[in-house]
Amino acid sequence: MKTYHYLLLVFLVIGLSSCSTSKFSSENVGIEGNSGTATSTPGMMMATNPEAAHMMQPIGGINVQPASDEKGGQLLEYREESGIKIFELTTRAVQWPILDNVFVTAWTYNGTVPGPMIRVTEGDQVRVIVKNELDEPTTIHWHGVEVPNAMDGVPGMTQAPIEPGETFTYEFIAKPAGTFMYHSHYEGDVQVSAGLYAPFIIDPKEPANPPDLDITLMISEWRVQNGRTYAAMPMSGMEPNYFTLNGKAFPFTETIEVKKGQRVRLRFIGIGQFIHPMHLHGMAFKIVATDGHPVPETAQLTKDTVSVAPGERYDVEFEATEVGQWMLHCHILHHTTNDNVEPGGLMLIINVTEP
Ligand SMILES: [Cu+2]
Repeated sequence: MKTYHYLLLVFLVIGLSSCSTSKFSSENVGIEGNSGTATSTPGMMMATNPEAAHMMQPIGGINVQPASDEKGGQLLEYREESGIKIFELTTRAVQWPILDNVFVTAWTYNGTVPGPMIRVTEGDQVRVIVKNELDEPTTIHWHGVEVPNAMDGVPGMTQAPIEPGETFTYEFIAKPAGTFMYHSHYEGDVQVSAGLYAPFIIDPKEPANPPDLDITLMISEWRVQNGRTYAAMPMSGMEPNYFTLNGKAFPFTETIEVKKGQRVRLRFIGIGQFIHPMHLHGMAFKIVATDGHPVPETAQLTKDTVSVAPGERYDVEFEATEVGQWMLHCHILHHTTNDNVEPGGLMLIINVTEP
């Protein structure tokens, strides 16, 4: 009986010690007793995982040129052949100004952040020819658009990655109507944060009640350290220190000029990796569409703050009833700073003037 207990104890000790060395020591830095190390964090784990090390590298590229355009999200021209609307996109790295004196190295569609807006009408046949001029493979996902599975842009699942120098053609019918976007689906944690995103708007065939002003705002984040750009993400050591609306941080964000009495639609698109409760001063708005889909009038909430999570879209509308300079800003107030200095980041002015 005594021998049996002794053997059991020996097995237990061997079992526990091998468990702690093979499983815990490599993954949970600092968990083992008296080493004095701080609690483990994702960032600390990353350093021990060579496969994930690329996430921590600065966004780079060969021969990165200054951006030739200052403004992102501008309407993309198309040509029409046999009733098909044909758009052309090229992915490339540029130096992109998020402020007058702060540049990021961005991976872009056609050289801007956001990339150019594709705007079509419900039912249009759309062809998008994508040339990859990055040093990395990429794909495009049409976020929220009801595309055939083979056009969904998931690498290794619905298509092979578009290798550097290669071209790939996407083709689908634009449906349903609403606010959508397109973005990279290849190593999205890096490529989307680096700027590979753009608005995709599908107008209804017969717009029911078009607003006087129709503004699309893509919300994202950046990490800039010692002049280098990193993919911002919710991971220790990788948190953002700049925040942008359509690729610009306040006071470089575009002022929205409105005449008193006009009805304004704001299409918020969350393409960053953080939640942003967007708040409008002075006037309430109605949420008229969520993720591109219209909200029935009886179900429309009247609010002055709407939280936009990653991947979400909210179309809100308000009437400019009061003259003045009204702020629109994120209410996580660290997000209204530039490198920790206020004011900055996710703010813009809605300037309402007499007609
Ligand atoms: Cu925010």
